[in-house]
Amino acid sequence: HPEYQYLDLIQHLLDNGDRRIDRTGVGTLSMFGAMMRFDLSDATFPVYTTKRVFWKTAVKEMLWFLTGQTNIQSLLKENVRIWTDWPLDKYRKSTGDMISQDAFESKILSDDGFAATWGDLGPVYGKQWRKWVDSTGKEHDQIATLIHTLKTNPASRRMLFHAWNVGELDQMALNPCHMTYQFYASELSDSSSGDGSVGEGTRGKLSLMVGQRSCDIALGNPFNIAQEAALLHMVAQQVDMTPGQLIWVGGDVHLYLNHLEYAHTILAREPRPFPKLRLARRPESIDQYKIEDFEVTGYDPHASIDAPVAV
Ligand code: DHF
Ligand code: TMP
Repeated sequence: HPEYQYLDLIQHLLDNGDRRIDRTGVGTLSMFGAMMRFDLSDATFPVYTTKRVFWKTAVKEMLWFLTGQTNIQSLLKENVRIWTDWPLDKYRKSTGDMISQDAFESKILSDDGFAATWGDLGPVYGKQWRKWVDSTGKEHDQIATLIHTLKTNPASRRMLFHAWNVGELDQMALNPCHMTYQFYASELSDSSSGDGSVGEGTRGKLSLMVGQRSCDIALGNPFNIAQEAALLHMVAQQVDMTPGQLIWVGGDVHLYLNHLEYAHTILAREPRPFPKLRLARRPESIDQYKIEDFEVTGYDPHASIDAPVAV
């Protein structure tokens, strides 16, 4: 079962991880360099089964990236709370006001001025993907360029987008973790370049390799794999290809020291079959997907496992 790639990484971190203090002060067991591959053919959706992964939340985060937005207000409107800790931490440190997470989130939702001041994460993923500003002030929509190239020149070796905008790192709430998204089309049919007007899934097979510099194996990775798979399913649909492989490459892959119990719990479990993903419709463009478009069947995970996030 492909999920053993995940469990084996956790086991490896327990057995051989380098114990060190990290930015958050929590401490980690860490390794450098890891790869996982997931086959997305036959509508496979690699959502881990050895714990319940809140895949809708993960996909909503991906859809939020695609809108180009960077304020947590739009996430909270979708009831996604995974990014609140960072603006909340900044607000508490700047003002000395030890407001609760609930109260902070209510204020972000009800007060646009407050949200503009305190809810923005800076020029993170969405901004860089859709509106990267170059030295002349020109904006670049990396996603639109990617889709265009996939439609017109799918054998290109330059089909990627990147979030590590060096000049803007200091304005980001958190430096990008997942950074490089590179696409590769194989089994290209003769009609693959040109107007792209052939039927669904017939132009070739589309794979995605994601490069992630830093990976929280317990909390971040299950979300990242699910949302990257969702992205590959969406992009493939938009360019009339079938999803191939999702290849995930991690740099500093770590298990936080307050996730040791998580590790032992999950390692005692056996993976079940991955669910299937069907996209309910084919939106006009990559910008128009909604969470309701994701029809997932056959997801039968083990129980969720609570684990604290290191801020
Ligand atoms: N910092 C750290 N230390 N680890 C992260 O994974 C991380 N991820 C970020 C931002 N900063 C981070 C953005 N993504 C959760 C999942 C993903 C995520 C942030 C947080 C999380 O807390 N997941 C829990 C709760 C899920 C939910 O409430 O829906 C989980 O059990 O999966
Ligand atoms: P860092 O910037 O010091 O590397 O801390 C970022 C932490 O967040 C690190 O533990 C990796 C984790 N992370 C993920 O694993 N996946 C994600 O998508 C994000 C945003 C963060």
